[in-house]
Amino acid sequence: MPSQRPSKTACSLPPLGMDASSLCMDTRHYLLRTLGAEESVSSGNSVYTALAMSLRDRLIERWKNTQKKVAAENGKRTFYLSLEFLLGRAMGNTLLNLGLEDAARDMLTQEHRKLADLLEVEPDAGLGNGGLGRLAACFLDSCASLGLPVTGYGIRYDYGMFRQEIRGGEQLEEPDHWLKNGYPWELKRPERVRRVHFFGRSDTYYDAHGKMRQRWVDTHDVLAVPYDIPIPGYRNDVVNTLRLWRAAATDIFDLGEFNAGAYPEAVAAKNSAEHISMVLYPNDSSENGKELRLRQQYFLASASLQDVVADWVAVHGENFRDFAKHHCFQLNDTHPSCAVPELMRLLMDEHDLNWQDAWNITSHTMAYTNHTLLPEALERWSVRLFRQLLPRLLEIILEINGRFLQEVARRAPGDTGLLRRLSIIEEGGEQMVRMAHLAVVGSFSVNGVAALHTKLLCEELFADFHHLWPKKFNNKTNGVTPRRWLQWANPGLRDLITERIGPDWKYDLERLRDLAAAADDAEFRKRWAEVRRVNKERLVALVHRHTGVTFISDALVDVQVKRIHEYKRQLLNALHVIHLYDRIKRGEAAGVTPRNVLFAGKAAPGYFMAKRTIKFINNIAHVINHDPDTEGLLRVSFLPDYRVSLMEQICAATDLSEQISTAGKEASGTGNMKFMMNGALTIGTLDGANIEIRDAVGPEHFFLFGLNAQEVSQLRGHYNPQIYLQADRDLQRVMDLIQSGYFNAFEPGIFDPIVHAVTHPQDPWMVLADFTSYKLKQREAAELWHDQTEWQRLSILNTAASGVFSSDRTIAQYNADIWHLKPLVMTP
Ligand code: GL9
Repeated sequence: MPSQRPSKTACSLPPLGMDASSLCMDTRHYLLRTLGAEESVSSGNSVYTALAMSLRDRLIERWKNTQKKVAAENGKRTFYLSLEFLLGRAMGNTLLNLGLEDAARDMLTQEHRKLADLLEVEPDAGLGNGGLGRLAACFLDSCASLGLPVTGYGIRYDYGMFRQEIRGGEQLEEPDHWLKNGYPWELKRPERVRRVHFFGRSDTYYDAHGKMRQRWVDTHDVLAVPYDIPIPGYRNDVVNTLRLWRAAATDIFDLGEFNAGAYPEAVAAKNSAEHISMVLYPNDSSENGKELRLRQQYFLASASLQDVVADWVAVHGENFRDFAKHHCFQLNDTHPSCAVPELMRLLMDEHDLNWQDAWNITSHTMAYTNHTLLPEALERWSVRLFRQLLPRLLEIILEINGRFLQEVARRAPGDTGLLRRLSIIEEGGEQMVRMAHLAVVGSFSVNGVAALHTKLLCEELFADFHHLWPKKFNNKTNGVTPRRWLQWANPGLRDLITERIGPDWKYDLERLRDLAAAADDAEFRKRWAEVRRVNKERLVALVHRHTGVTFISDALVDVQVKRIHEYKRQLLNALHVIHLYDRIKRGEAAGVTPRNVLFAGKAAPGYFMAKRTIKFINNIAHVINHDPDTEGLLRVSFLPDYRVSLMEQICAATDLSEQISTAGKEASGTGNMKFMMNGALTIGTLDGANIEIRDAVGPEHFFLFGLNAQEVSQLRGHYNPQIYLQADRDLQRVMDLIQSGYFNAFEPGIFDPIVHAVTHPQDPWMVLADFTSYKLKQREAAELWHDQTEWQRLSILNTAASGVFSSDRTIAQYNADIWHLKPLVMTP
């Protein structure tokens, strides 16, 4: 019997309700009928999943409409290529952006559940190390909120950033199996799988027209399977896409390669393909040179570009004339810079373009963002490894370099030093591919992430390139999304602000300026202080729960949370804490302002000094917190497993934000912006975006100390820490206390490396040089704390001046100067 199709109208779906009762119906449906949970005993986990599914339905509705709109407009699009997207949790953000927070809360209240408890069920999606990965996540939120057609491309790591445990004061790393309960925010797209080549060789052949061409043959292929995550804009019905690739073995397995009887080995070989997307490399600001990492980088670049090119061909056939007008690829650091030679390869080898046409397209679609000046972070891959793993790509890179150096030689005849400095290939020892040079040569735009950083890029790291192509270089000072980092993290402050200045700031953060007048209103200051006090109580409880340390109520909350790295100078902060303790012990308690000092952050597993710094802080905390003399005066805590969801609680409760890197080393910083937005005052050096924060709030409202970048670089070579030690009795006492073994009575010698690091003339971070000015500035901050009227006034002024640090401003600038996309306007 022929099957009968139901008529179209009989099956059309009504739009989904955006009220508590529709949400409730759907959530019950998923809970009882899809997950098969028992109503009376359903766990928080299944309720969370059921609610996530109901929200996802509402996202998908808007997602489809957005995709239709993008296709109909046929305009330019940007693709943000990044090895890291540090998303954190999705549920709160979804509720906020869709405007469903109250509906969800009402629905759960009826079920005798608390939204806050449900939110805690969700593991953080920790697919990034720190600032660089979190910036990518903030950017996606801003792109969607501004209605810009931007797609993120990344890797779906099975294991994200490791979980940090602290045992005996030391960091232990545990794998982060964030997918173990499934991830309801993603959709697998098996129909869009791509094939990525590795190994093999480049082969010359003649095509049907007798033209000599290259092709990559005898390859070992890996499949790239896409998983899409919806990225909702803020109350604008736009939903963009983050597409993450998972590696899978091709076919079932290649039995031919194995001996008869080696069936299990053949099956096991499938693993090596899948290893590519197994784990995020936990390195902060340092390269590691591992082959698997290069595989990840090429895997991302190739799968993503193939995806975009296939979509183009589906609509325009083999005509690539307007491709560059329709596409921009923003490279998040050099990590995805294989995209430059890979686009050349796809256009030439697979779509028959000649070199010049392919180069015109490539060099007009790629844009590169640099995120660090630290030499140890600049990626270099050996030519030998490239030749073995990606032979056809190396060939293209060498050709790009040859043509580039010819152009340089034409412009500056005879300057062999310049050629050597600019070359994509580093000569001397083993030949290396300099990925930053590849990215600069292949891109039409190169940007830094804060004003000072961009200036140093132009004057130092890329001085020769800047001389050659001054117009390529531009600054885009970082920002953070005010949805997650103010509205969501700090609902108390959100509502207070709205009550005072109305809701427009939620769409244009610069409107926070209107708050400045309220800084002089005593009643408003009282309410401001009250919101912050409640936030602090929540943080105090969190610290107690996770560390057992009882913070002093109503004391100054002094916070340094970020990756542990020598250049960020957690040690400088630790020395100051010891100094405060020393003052208490010397009977100066009366002059010491009660203070809670919070540290958190992960150390790269192979970074000895960073790990020893964690141990140092924990030992100091132990001694101080157990000394009765410090009661009510000083508490120190190292909070384990720092991550996005913890920062949401920390930033809303911080009084003093520590941004104390050696000047010239922190490209921008973004934690500094989150703290400022939530009303913290900053103590910091003239580094990265601190400079712009100080300009925005006014120098008189910022605790500035230390050498500036120029002074740091002038001091290099004749730095003598002994001078600073001899000039400051307090510093001598701090160092004497450490050297006496006061903080390691049962662990002799363990802090010798720390003493050595800061007293050595080669200390690149010049910790002791800044100690005295840091100590004095801390004293100023402590004194100001006693004047709560003034402190709260400055707190309000900080928030009021923070509008410029919205990532909406950053993205609007990327769009105006680099992307030139037309915003989508969704009509209901
Ligand atoms: C970083 C810089 O160090 C930060 O100063 C900057 O704010 C961010 C975002 O631009 O990028 N570069 C970098 O490699 N990391 C950064 O945070 N490291 C990590 O993300 C761990």
